[in-house]
Amino acid sequence: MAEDWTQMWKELGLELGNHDKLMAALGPLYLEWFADQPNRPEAMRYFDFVISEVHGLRIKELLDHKEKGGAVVGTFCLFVPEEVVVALDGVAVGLCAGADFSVPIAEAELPRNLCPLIKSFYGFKLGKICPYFESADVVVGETTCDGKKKVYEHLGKIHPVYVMEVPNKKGPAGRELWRTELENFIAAMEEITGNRLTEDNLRAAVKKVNDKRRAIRRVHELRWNDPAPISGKDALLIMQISFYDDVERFTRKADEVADELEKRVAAGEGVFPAGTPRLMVSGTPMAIPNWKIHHVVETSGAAVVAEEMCTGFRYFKNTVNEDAKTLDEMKEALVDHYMDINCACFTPNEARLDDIEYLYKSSGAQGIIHATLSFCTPYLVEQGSVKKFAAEHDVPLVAVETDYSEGDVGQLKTRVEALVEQVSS
Ligand code: BJ8
Repeated sequence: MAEDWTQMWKELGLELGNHDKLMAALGPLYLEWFADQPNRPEAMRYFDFVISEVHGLRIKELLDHKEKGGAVVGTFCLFVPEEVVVALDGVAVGLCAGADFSVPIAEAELPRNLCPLIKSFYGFKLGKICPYFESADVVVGETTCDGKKKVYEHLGKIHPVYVMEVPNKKGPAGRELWRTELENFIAAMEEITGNRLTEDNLRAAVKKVNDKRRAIRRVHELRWNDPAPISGKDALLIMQISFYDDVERFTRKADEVADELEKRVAAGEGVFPAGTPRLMVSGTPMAIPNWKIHHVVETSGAAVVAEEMCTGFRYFKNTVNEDAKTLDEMKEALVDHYMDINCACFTPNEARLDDIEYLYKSSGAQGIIHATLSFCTPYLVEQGSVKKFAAEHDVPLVAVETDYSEGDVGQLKTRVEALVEQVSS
């Protein structure tokens, strides 16, 4: 029988009424959308277990870590250098930002015409619904987009917040700024954790996080086979869980999935029949539990085989250089790694189109869904360049703007089905 975590949630100060409502809604949704998929890899059982204990066992682990003097650091963005947190014996957790449930709570304070990812996380804090948020000693924000950077000001009044300044341009001045910001971040994290960054602990942390990125990349590249050995939904779920699970355990479990997928590929087995239309998704991140587009695609006769997004390729595209010798060289390697993220917060951001082209060709995708969260100006504007790229390369594309509600699912399905028909003909 599952453990009762109510006392732990009470001690964290959660608002139990709201929390119960959220869990009551998520449980059946997960069962319907994930557990019922045919031919799931056996190794997905671990990830089902993680979801079943998402607010239970994992939170207990975080609290035990804090009990022993460790720190928990909440994040919302790929730019936060998790290697530094890990090196200082902290735990970095990506906080919940993908549920519609908390959006109306945030709208009591924030404008309605704001990105749902921002409203979702702010609502989780305001409504005291997320045990990860309440466990976090500090939330590390970033100045990536206007919405986030302004909301961190509000957040800072109700939770400890540290904001990193992400440059707008990738030239030498931008790199210099990011180098300084890395030093400031290290100093702040050293103070919070009470530990000092050294060559040894940073080298070990870089290796650990690189191993995680490599394991996810293995899983994702195996999807490039036809038939795809794992669904897009499951691949996305693994990616989402990577942001809050224990790094080493997650890596082992993702490698187990990849081992199983290799065998499937060798045997010509897949979750969908060979020849199923293959689509790639590109755009804003899909924070847990946002599975909407993948579910629409995979219930419309197609498979999602790649994601050009932060919950996908942008996370595992590169690893941090492990050959750096001194602490200073390691810091430079971190700077290089993070400056190579092709996020729409940069201007210009043309290298993102190279990523899209690479991933489209490598994955054997036959069409692209450009998916942007509502009111996300950077990605909505870049959508124009992606459309132009698609037209020039004869790539079928639909561009959608969506939020976390169920209101537009019918409309999305119609558009996705039209794309599936186009790539199938
Ligand atoms: S590195 S994509 S995780 S900033 S919150 S920009 S959806 S309006 S999340 Fe992102 Fe880091 Fe870039 Fe990746 Fe738009 Fe919403 Fe802003 Fe968003």
